[in-house]
Amino acid sequence: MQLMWHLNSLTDLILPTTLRILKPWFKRRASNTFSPVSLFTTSCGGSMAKTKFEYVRKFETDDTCLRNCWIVVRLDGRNFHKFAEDHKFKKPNDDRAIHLMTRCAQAVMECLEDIVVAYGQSDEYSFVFKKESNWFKRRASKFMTHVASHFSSSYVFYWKDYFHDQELLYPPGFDGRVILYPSDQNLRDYLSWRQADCHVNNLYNTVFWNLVLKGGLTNTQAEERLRGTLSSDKNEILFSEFSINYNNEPLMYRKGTVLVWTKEVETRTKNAKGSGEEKGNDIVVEKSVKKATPLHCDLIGDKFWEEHPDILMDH
Ligand SMILES: Nc1nc2c(ncn2[C@@H]2O[C@H](COP(=O)(O)OP(=O)(O)OP(=O)(O)O)[C@@H](O)[C@H]2O)c(=O)[nH]1
Ligand SMILES: [Mg+2]
Repeated sequence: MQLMWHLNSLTDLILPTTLRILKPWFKRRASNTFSPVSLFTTSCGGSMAKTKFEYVRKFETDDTCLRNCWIVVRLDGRNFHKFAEDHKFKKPNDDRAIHLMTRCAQAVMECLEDIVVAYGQSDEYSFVFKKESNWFKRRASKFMTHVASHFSSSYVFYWKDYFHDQELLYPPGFDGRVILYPSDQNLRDYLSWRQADCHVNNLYNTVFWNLVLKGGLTNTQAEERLRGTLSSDKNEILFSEFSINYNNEPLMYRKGTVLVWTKEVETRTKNAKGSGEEKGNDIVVEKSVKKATPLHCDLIGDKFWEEHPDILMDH
C-alpha cells in the first residue's frame, strides 16, 4: 500500500514535467494524430510509439498529382443563380460582383504558393500552378481545399468593400476541382475554353436581358426568341433593336479577367536607425513587390502568350 502511494506520487510528479518537455514535440507530431495518452499507453518495441488505431491512416487514398503536369484548380460558386438574385446583382453583369471575385483571386494568388496565372468569369475562377510545384507534395486535396477555403473566406472578408449598400445575407460556397494538363497546348486550350464559354454566355445574357429589361419581353418570351439563334443573329438583335454594338461592350464582360504577376516598386518612409548621418531622420525605402494584376484581354490568340512568356516557362 505504502509502495503504491509512493509510485502514484512519483507518477504525479514526473508525468506533468515530462508532458511539458514533450509538448513542442507533440505539436510537431499533431498531424500524425499522436496524443500524450497514446504515447504512454502503447509502445512499439522501444522504437517510435504507435497506437492500435494507427492502421486507419492506410485508408487514406494517394492523390498526388502526376509530375510534369500543370495543376489547375477551378472554383465555381454554389447556386449563384439564386445568390445573385438574393443579393440583387445587376443584370447581366454586376461590376461589384466581378471586382469582388477578382479581389478574392488576388488574395489566393498572393497568399498561396506557386500560382503562375489565374482566369475568372461569372462565378468561377481557375488557378494555374506551375508544373514543377511541390507544394504540399502535390496532393490534389490540399490544393483544392486551400484554394476553395481561402477564396470563400476572402469573399466574405472583402464583401463590404464592394457591396456598400447590400448586406451579405448568408455564407456563399464554392466547389473546387483539380485538373492536370500534361502539355502547354492543353493548358492554353483549357484557358481558351473558359474564355470562349465567357463569350458565349455573355453574348446570350446581354441579348436576353436587353429583350427583358428594355424590350419588355417576359423571361420565357426572351428564351423563345433566342432559341436556335447563332452569334450573328444575337449581334443583329442587339444592333438593330437596342443600338448596341456588342464589340463595344466592356472587355471585362466579354473576355473575363486574367491575373498575371507584375513587379511594382513600393516606397515607404521609415525612421533611420544605426549610427550614420541619417540616424533618427525619416528615409524613403524602395521595395520591389510582386502583384497579381488584372487584365481583360484575349487569351485565345498568340499575342497574350508572346507578351507573357514567363507564364509557360519552367520556374
Ligand atoms: N445578375 C448576375 N448574375 C450573375 C453574375 N455573375 C454570376 N451570376 C449568376 O451566377 C450563375 C453562374 O452560373 P452557374 O455556375 O452555371 O450556376 P449556379 O447557380 O452557380 O449553379 P452551380 O454552380 O451548379 O451550383 C449565372 O447563371 C448567374 O445567374 C452577375 O454579374 N450578375
Ligand atoms: Mg456556379
